[in-house]
Amino acid sequence: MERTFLAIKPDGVQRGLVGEIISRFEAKGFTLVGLKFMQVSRELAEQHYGVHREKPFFAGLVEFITSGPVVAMVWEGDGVIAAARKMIGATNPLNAEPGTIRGDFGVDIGRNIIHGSDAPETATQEVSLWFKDEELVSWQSSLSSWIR
Ligand code: RTP
Ligand code: MG
Repeated sequence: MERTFLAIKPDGVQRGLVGEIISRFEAKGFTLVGLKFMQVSRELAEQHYGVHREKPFFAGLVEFITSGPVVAMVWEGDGVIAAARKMIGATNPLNAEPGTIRGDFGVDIGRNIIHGSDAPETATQEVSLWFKDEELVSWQSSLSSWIR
């Protein structure tokens, strides 16, 4: 089953959006398989955003992501990688559609509330960068087969 890595960034935590954001993915029908509240080290931040190392915003991005606790999550479901990116919205919250997380809650490209893996390869890399195998729990809801 497909998995993606999502992280509620320090601004999302500080603004009290953790419950709202988790609710959206639960209500959509995806399954939470990993969750931790953590302070990100500089080393982890630099690895996670390594693809942006040469960009002018890299130092500020690492500074921001290490500035306070984040909620690191792994979500599972058919098509979850692309669907989560849609639910998150465009990188610049001012361009993100209303109804998306960034569109509904953000105004600043450097404070855009949540991260989501952008493709199957990055999802696999990011899940294993942030979580040990034993921190992930496979389970199935016994309530209903209408969503999964
Ligand atoms: P993320 O990786 O955090 O989910 O965001 P994303 O895929 O939508 O955007 P990406 O291109 O991967 O950029 C990573 C983060 O860098 C910051 N950024 N700032 N000032 C700028 O022009 C600029 N461009 C990107 C954003 O905070 C973005 O989330
Ligand atoms: Mg990205």
